[in-house]
Formats: sequence, structure tokens, C-alpha cells
Amino acid sequence: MNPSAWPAPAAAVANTLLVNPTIASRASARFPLALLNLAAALDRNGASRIIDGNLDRGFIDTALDALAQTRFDALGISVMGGPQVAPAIALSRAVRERFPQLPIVWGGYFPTLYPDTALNADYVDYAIRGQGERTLPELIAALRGEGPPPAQIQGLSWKLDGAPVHNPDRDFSSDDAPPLLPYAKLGDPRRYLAPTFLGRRTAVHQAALGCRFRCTFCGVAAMFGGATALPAAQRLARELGYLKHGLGADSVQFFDHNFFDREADMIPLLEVMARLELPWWCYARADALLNLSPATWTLVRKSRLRMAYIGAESPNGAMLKEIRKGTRPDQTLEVAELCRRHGVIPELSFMVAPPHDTEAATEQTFEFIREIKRINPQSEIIVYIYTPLPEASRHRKDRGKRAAAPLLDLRGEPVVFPDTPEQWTQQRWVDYACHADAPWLSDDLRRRIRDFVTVLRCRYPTVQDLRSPRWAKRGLSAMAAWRYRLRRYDRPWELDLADRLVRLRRPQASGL
Ligand code: B12
Repeated sequence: MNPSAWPAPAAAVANTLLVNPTIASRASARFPLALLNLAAALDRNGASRIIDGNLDRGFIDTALDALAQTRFDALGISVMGGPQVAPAIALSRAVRERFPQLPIVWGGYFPTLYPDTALNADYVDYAIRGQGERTLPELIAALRGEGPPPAQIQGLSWKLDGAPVHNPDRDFSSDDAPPLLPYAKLGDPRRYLAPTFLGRRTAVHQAALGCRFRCTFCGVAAMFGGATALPAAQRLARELGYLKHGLGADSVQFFDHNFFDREADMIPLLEVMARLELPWWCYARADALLNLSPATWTLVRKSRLRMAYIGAESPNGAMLKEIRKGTRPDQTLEVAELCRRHGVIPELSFMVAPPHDTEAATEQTFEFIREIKRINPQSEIIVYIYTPLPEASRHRKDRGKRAAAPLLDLRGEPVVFPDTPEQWTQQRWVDYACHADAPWLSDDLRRRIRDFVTVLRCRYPTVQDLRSPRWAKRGLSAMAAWRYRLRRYDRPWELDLADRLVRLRRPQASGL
């Protein structure tokens, strides 16, 4: 189609182009679950096409070609804060330039947490907050003049004479899941099965939705406001059965927000996993695992749970209370021991360098990590910098509660968060979004954290690393042993050099 002829008359059926801008390497590409769920919802009364920038590195040209050849009612882009913002901007700009009339819709964590910021760009017309399965089809209908206007659509932020308007939130919903995700829309879905430490063809799946906890630092709490729902056992069996028998998956990573919930509700799901015999990885909480009875742990073992990612966050009970974590440091230690007994690797994540008491809290965390390693040397440790969400991006129900002291940078000036998507692409803000750096971090402490992490990851190379040969990992571990034992973390130049040759995997950046 000639773009100058835009807009073409509305086609008989609504049609939406959905794009996942590049965020991971091709080897780390996994099913774009957000777009699969949205496509399933859109296809009930219309049509959609998915372009995944993780596999298609020329995704902008592919999108422009698709728009030139077929009539679409809107372009929907999935945007997570951090490294996905820049490619999302590049796509939006390119499309706006060539197809100026086409509505551009941003959805996902970035517009949910920062709707004003997203709308502060002339290439974003609509920002969808929270779950998109109902909001997006309603918006597409409105754009076609077939349903209530945008002003009446819940969960939608839009512009009135250039000013942002935020419609009321949409309530949490858990009954939109299709009988089976439309995997065939991805071309050959087997391209998304990848070798990981779990198996040779690991698939990803989302079972439970949301999380009942409201940790102040977590994007999931901001998106779901404490709501959660587990899937029906039949649905889990159907989806995983298809992944195993239809596509040949031999293991699964759950992209849930939190898999383990109340024990009684978990048992039917664990029974499904035990029948399928697919080694698996999931997000969990220390308290939920500690609450499982011995009989349920037997089922967990049978189900082949290999690793559980648990947010330990801090060794400091007061801080855990302040961030509304709902677990205690002693539970972290206990779960490390419990997992050891049951052959499950705990992957424990920590948030160091909080804005207050920055250095002491960080050193205390290093000592706590050493204690965990003593209890269970197999524990995997992920160290993040604590970068709280801006108060305004918390869920409406949580705003104003336990408001933390204002964030100050190193000079004592208040931290001012970006207010355009472009500002979020500056390296320091990408690092903030990735929990890799914060404005209150001194050069010395930044180096100290980096050095500790280098010594730790060389001393205990992750089992998730398939690429580095065993001898190289053993060598690195031996080289790092004296530094770890004597706490001589500073400037481990020999490990940096060796690590550069071996290139150990960093799970926090790439996923499994
Ligand atoms: C898979 C994943 C990744 C993958 C990539 C995903 C992709 N897009 O290809 C990888 C591993 C690359 C990744 C990276 C990062 N991630 Co990530 N990731 C996830 C994870 C585990 C699952 C996402 C998912 O598929 N969910 C299932 C789908 C169905 O849900 P959804 O994506 O939320 O989509 C729904 C809505 O958001 C909305 N929606 C989404 N897109 C769109 C688009 C349109 C048009 C519309 C209308 C609606 C819409 O509708 C969907 C259906 O309801 C989530 C946690 C989770 N369980 O969600 C974290 C999560 C999204 N990641 C997060 C973060 C912060 C990151 C990082 C930026 C930083 C980090 N340290 O983890 C890194 C970047 C690392 C780096 N250095 O490059 C945070 C986001 C919160 C925030 N504060 O912004 C989460 C919530 C984890 C957490 N608890 O903190 N991630």
C-alpha cells in the first residue's frame, strides 16, 4: 500500500500489529508471552500479527513492510523499562514518520509504571496500564468506531488536547487465558526452545498470575496491587502437555510472578508437574516453601523442581519490614538449608547499597551471603543494587503508604526521575532500571560491590553456565579461593582477566 493513501478504509475485521522490541540476544529469546496472550484476546473478534525483535533483528523494517502491505488498525508495542526503551522509541519514530495516522499503543511494565512519561512522547498515542487482554481489544474497537470511546476504557491512558488523561484502573482478571496460546503465530515455535541447565530444549510458560504481596520495590506489585490467581490444573496440564508432546520441550522455566502460593492450592499443580517429569525453574518465596508439609516436599522432589528463585533482598529485618517483603532473614537461612536437603537449588537475590546506611548495609549483606554459602554452597546468588520505584509508579492502593525518605544523590540533592522515554535511555537510567547502579553510589562502593561479585562468581561459578568448560570453571574457582577465604575482594585483576577469557554467564542480565 502507498503510505500517502493512509488511512485506508477500515477492513471488515479488526487487525493489530504487535511488536516485542529487541531486549535479549537470539540465544536468550523465549516465547514473547505478553504478545501471545494479547494476540489470543484480539483474535477472538479480529486478527493480529506478532513480530518478535528478539529473533528478528530487523524488526523495524519488518514492521514497516507489514504496515505497507496490510491494513492494521493500530500498532501495539510491548515495553519493559531498561534496555527495551531505546528500540521501542526507534520503532515508534520510524512508524510515526512513515504512517503518521496509525495509532501507536505502548503496553507492559514501562507504560504501567510511567504512563505520564510514556505519553510525554509525540509518537505514543495510548498507554495501556496493567493487563492488556481486555483493554487492547476495547481500544481497537473504539478506534474503529465500533465500541465505547477511549474515555470509557478502563486501564487506558490517552491524550486530550495533548494533556494526559488516566482512566480508572481495570480490575485484575484471571479468566482471559485461551485454551492454548497461539504459538503458531511465531512461525516455528521450536525456535524458542533453548538449551539451559534444565535440559536441551527448555520452554517458558506463565502459570500463576500476579502476586499477593506488595513489596514497595517490585514492578509486579505496581502492576497487580496484591492480586493473584493460580491456573486450573487442567490448563497447566494442557499447555505443558503441548509444549512437551507437541513441540518436544524437555524442561520448563516458569515466567510467573510467584509460583508457590498456599499449599492446598499448589498440590494439584505439583501433581501435574510430577506426571510430566519436566525439570523446572520458578519464582518462589522463602515463607511459602517453609510452609510446605513433608508430603508436599516429596511431591516437589518428584516434580523435578531444580531451582527456585527467591527474593532474599536483605539480611536486615528492619529493612525487609520497610520494603513490605513479608519474610525475615532467618527464613532465608532456613530455606537455603531446606532446599539443600531436598536437592533444589535456591537462587537468592539481594539488593545491596540501599539509599540509607549504604555502605554498612552492603558489607552486612556480603557477610550474610557467606553464611548462606556455608549452609548451602550450591545456593546461587544474584546481587542487585537497590533502586526503588518512584513513589508515583506504585499501585494506587499503595501510594502514600510507608512513604520512604526522599531519595538523595551523592551531593545530597533529591533524585529527579526522567519524564520522557528518551531520558530513560541514558545509560545511568538504564542501569537504574536494571538495578545495576544508583545515584547515591560512590565510586569506591561501586567498585567494592563489583569486586565482591567477581570473587564470589569465580569462587562459585553458576550451574546455569553451559558454555564455559568445566576445567575453566574449576580453575577460576581455585584462583578465587584465597581471596574469598581471606575476604580480599579488592581489585581482583587476575580474576577479571581470566573471566574475560572464560566469559562466565551472568544470569541477572540474560535469564537462564
Ligand atoms: C521474561 C522476562 C524478561 C526477559 C525478556 C522478556 C521479553 N520481553 O522478551 C529478559 C530476561 C530479557 C528480561 C530482562 C529484564 N527484566 Co524482565 N522479566 C521477565 C519476566 C520473568 C516475565 C515476563 C513475561 O513474559 N510475563 C508474562 C506476560 C504474559 O506478562 P507481561 O509481560 O506482564 O504482559 C502483560 C502486561 O504487561 C501487558 N502488556 C505487555 N506488553 C504489552 C503490549 C501492549 C501493546 C499492551 C496493550 C499490553 C502489554 O499485557 C500483558 C498481558 O496481560 C518478568 C516477571 C514476570 N513474571 O512477569 C520480568 C520483569 C518484567 N522484568 C523486569 C526487569 C526490571 C527486567 C530488567 C530490565 C532488569 C532486571 N535486572 O531484571 C532486565 C533487563 C536485563 C538486561 N540487563 O538486559 C521487571 C519489570 C518491573 C519494572 N520495574 O520495570 C519484572 C516484572 C521482574 C521483577 N519482578 O522485577 N526480563
